[in-house]
Amino acid sequence: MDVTASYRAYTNIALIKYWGKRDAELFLPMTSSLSLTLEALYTDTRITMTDSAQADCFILNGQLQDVTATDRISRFLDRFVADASQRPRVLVESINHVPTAAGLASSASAYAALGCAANEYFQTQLSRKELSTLVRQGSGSATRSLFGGFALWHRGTGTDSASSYAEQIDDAQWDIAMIIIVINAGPKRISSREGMIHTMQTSPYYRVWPDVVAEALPAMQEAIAQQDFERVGRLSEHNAMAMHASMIASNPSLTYWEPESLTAMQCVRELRDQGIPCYYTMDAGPNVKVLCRHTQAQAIMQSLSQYFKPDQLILSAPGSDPHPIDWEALYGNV
Ligand code: 2P0
Repeated sequence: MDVTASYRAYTNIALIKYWGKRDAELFLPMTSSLSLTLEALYTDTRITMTDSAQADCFILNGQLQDVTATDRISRFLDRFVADASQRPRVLVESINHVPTAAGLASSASAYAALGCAANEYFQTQLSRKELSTLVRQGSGSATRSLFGGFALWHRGTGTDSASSYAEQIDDAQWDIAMIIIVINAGPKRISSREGMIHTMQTSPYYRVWPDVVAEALPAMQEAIAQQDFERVGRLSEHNAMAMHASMIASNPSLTYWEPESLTAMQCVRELRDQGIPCYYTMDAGPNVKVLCRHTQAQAIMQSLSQYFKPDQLILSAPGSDPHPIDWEALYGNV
């Protein structure tokens, strides 16, 4: 067993969304999904030995976490050993460089970083594809954060957990970027987990959602392969709005939008009218993410700054695979 393992993993934003599970125990999704990993938003996680024989300890952003949060981490780590009752207790420290639970997918980078650190710490030696199926069971969107660039998370078949994995389909090393417009960085009222169950159970439009994704996915893969930015953008925007339409048609209606979300969408449409190609996507929160050409990002940021403060705008290039970090060099040894 290693003494310590530290990893950084980047968050991702889905361009073809994951919304709904067919198996909540195994986190098997209703559909495949496809995302872009982001360099600017990430989680650093270190696992070290603890003196406590009784319990794991979890410190997030310097704050000791309660039993519920720690328990969730413990159950996740149990998956990395044959006999959970014999698993050595550990100290898990995470620094989230993502506004936690603000619809910016902090759970994606969090579980991806934790999974990579656990794979090293417990010497499980899983391939990243195999690891993606374990990480999936911490949080669905984390499956895709095991890969940089554009990642595809396969729906898989039946209850075969191994068939629902992620892989990189393109390294995204071309002229593409994302601007995150932070409209509300506070925690959301309804978690994704609850929101997707509510949509599946009550929205008449959810019935067509799997068909919407089945049609969009091959088109998106083709557009990425051809580096056809405008088609990638159009498909992303449409898929996000179709997902939100299914949420809005839930009963009672589920909407994560705030007035400023609409302002952001309008601004993007105006930029397009001026001949600057950019497209919006939204997740389970009010923040708007703008897919754009990296070479045009500064001009777009300038336009957005008429409506949003500088600290509301985060520009990100595509992110890489998760990688080991030197924790002490970054954070000292406290
Ligand atoms: C996505 N989202 O594809 C979709 C689009 C939000 C909207 O994945 O229950 O935090 O942990 O699997 O991964 C957010 O859902 O949910 C999400 P769980 P997760 O990015």
